Amino acid sequence: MNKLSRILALAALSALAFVALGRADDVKAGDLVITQAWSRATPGGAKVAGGYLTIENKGSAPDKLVGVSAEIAGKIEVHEMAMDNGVMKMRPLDKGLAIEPGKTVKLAPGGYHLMMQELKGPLKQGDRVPVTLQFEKAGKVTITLDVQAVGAQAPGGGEHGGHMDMKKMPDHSGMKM
Ligand SMILES: [Cu+2]
Repeated sequence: MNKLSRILALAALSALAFVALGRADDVKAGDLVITQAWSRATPGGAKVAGGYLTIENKGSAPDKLVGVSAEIAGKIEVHEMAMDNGVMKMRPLDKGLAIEPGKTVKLAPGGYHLMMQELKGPLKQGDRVPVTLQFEKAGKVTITLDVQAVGAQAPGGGEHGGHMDMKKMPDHSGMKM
């Protein structure tokens, strides 16, 4: 095998590995690809929960996440984290979340997140929660949030996510999302 064919074989192998790692429930909407959609189990009686996902724009035009809805929540907003007088707070993005062409936007704990409010029931670990996203260009698409353990920091993080006592956090603005 000469050097070039060895490189090509390696490239083919790593492409295969990459495909194998891809999740079966990746969702496409126009030029957007949505992956790693997840949430956390809600501790007793909580009426709010964060939703996390990764959105990649494979197209050449910007798009924007302008609305979110779900059966399980009375209201869902897209939130960002921002410093306010030295305190990290979350606030709704009034003009939507821009997804620039060629870019990947990650909604994750500590950053952008979906804020599901007025929950009609608890989220339990292992639940799969359908959520409908509305994009300016790509239109409506329904994704499924995989519910992880309370305190999980990543999809599939399970017990490694580190637990925190949500009951010590009195209000919505104090919740770490
Ligand atoms: Cu929030």
